[in-house]
Amino acid sequence: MDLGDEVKTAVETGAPVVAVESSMINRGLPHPESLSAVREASAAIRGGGAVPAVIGILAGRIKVGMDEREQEALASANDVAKVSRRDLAMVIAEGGYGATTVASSMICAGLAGIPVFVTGGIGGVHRGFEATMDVSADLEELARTNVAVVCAGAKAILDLPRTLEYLETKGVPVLGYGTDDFPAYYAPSGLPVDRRFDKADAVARVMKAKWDLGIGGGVLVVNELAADDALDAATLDGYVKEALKQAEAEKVSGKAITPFVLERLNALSGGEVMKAGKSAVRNNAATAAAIAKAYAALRANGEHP
Ligand code: PSU
Ligand code: MN
Repeated sequence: MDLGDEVKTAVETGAPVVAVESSMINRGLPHPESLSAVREASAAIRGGGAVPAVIGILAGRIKVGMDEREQEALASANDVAKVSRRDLAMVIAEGGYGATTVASSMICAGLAGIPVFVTGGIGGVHRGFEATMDVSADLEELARTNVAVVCAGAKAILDLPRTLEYLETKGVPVLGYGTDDFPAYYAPSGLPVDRRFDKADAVARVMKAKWDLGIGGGVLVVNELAADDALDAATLDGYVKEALKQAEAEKVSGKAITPFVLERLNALSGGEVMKAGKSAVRNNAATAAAIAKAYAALRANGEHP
């Protein structure tokens, strides 16, 4: 694993850092919007007083803190694998290129000593999981790796009530940042979070208390939806149903299903979904920076929560 110079110094000195996933670059959004989403997230992290650490796999090495040239290379390379926990060892052994999901980004952030990570939305329990057993490795990672994940909830392509049940079973606290509602990325879901917090310091105290107690695993922070990110829930539901129908008709399954359905959603909404998604990632990044700052301050003071 290699750390970018700026990230390395920040980690060593206990300065706030926010890890950023690269699935957004290669899978989540079409090129070149994907690159600008990561650039904007990085700018929002800097604006919030933290150092961005974009994570990806380049020629068989994990890079934590990819620079713009490396991000560009990952966006334009052929044969970039979608890398989750399962895929990490294989892509590294082969010397390949990989875009990291929430699960594998959490692993790399944890290895690099970065406790805060930002993304758009997490994977979860898929609709129809009773038949397919399709549950994202993101949930299992949240159960075991000590990293706080800041996101806009999970997309309505998933079974959200069961996703929350799974998180409860695995002991992952779901914190609403300025919201009582677990957001479905572009629209409120109507499902409650475990607890609402309005200040970054309060979130940092939950992280510290959990880890000081030796309760391993992540903390999920879902960010309040900005009014201009929200799409009409009924319209969105129509797109989701249509996208899932197309996935079924084309017999898409396994790791391909999430990228396929996200791409269909973008196309069906004429780009609306992408616009809202980019804005959500920016907002999540600003929140993540505030939390990273608060957590770094708590740690520096050696304060008991
Ligand atoms: N949800 C989104 N956008 C994304 C993803 C999920 O709204 O880009 C990506 C993330 O990288 C997430 C991954 O970790 O998909 C989950 O894939 P799977 O369901 O195959 O675990
Ligand atoms: Mn899956």
